Amino acid sequence: MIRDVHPDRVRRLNDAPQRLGAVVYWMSRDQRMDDNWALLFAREKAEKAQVPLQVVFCLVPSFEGACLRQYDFMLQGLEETWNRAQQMGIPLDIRAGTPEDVVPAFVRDLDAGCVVTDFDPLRSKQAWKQGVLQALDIPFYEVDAHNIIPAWRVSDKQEYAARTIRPKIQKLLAEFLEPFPAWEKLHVSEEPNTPPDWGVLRNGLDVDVSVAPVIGIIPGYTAGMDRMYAFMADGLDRYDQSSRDPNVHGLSRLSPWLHFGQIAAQRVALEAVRSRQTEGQQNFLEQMIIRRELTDNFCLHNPYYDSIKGLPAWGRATLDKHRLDVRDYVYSRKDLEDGVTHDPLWNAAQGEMVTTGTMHGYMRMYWAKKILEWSKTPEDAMATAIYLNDRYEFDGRDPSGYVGVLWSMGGLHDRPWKERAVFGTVRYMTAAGCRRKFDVEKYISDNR
Ligand code: FO1
Repeated sequence: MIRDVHPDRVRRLNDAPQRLGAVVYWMSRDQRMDDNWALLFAREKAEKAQVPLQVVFCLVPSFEGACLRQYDFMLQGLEETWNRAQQMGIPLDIRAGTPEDVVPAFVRDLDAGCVVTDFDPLRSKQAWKQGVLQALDIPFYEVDAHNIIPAWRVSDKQEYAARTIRPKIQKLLAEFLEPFPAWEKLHVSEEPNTPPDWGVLRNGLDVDVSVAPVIGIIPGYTAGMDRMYAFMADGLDRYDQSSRDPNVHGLSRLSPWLHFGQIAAQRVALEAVRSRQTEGQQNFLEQMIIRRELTDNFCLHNPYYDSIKGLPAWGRATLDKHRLDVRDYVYSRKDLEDGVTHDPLWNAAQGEMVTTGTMHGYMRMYWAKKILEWSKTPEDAMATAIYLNDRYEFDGRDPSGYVGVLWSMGGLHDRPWKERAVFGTVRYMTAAGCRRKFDVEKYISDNR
């Protein structure tokens, strides 16, 4: 008998009476069968009621500018998840359509007794969830399967910075950074369902195929876990050095698998905590736990998470004050997308993103700050950075991406620095500053 999921990881979204019938887990953000608190909670409900457990994933034809690159990664990951579900005796249906249509129909077909879904602070998921909630007359639960500490438990408001959320998280780690229970088969399970027709599902997509999949980045739970173990064995120790040097490939580079929920951040944190105590390990845990959960906190509590309006007052005020400053260079979105600016370092970062679907964390800051410097207005700059990030990065459309852009352009979670043109008191970065930190020529030649 596995222990119950920590009740604080679960939020009940309505007070409809429980009916006898299958438990449905509507999988969305956390697209894995292992290390998944939402699935474990759904299992708990099914076991207690002695009813079957069924999982459904709603495949939407397009999602906020995602291209073939991101959908291919996601669908290959879902194929592995489907196979894993079969192994576990849990039917997983991949259904084309929007959740507001698919989930209520699925629930009716099964005459289900309750629905569980995973937590996601972004407005598209919130809208889906509201749509499904309106259509259900059975209990509907939301489980935070993405964060170690449930976002609603960490804080009930938007936190100001890492230094304000850190003590709140650290106080709760002992309670929530717990190992995942091993999976135990359910007493009542369904006969395995037939595999989805992946070809039909792919043909139903409405995505820009010009942003192609990236060779060498292997999707799926297994590849994500392999990447994680490889990083723990060789990378974690020098993480602090590599976080300042894009030439040192020591970063975890786990963001594609984390974004699609193909692996669990909690699993990564548990492995990192077990590793040798080093400077790199501490820095990595700061990124993996504190900084990442700060991004969900921001998107949960600030509806303007992808806009200048989401910035702290001092950031908005300083950008306004310098709105009319002369820009030494102004580039169109196309120029930036094509990486044809006067700055070879910036062009190399853009090239890395277009070619590999990822960009080193340090370069992401430089990349976004220069877009602010070379755009007509802060609004143009932010829209361009989010557009390019969502179009080319594997981990676009993610709280960490939005926070990264707002930190870089408007000082979100940061503090005022020495005032200068265009940036005002938003922290400034220069190519010269990069040269002092790492071999810029090497980065440029590697990403030409
Ligand atoms: N979530 C879904 O439930 N269904 C989808 O078809 C879907 C497509 C998709 C494509 C690109 C992408 O970056 C995310 C996508 N998501 C989809 C959302 C994802 O599950 C996360 O919830 C969000 O990215 C927010 O974290």
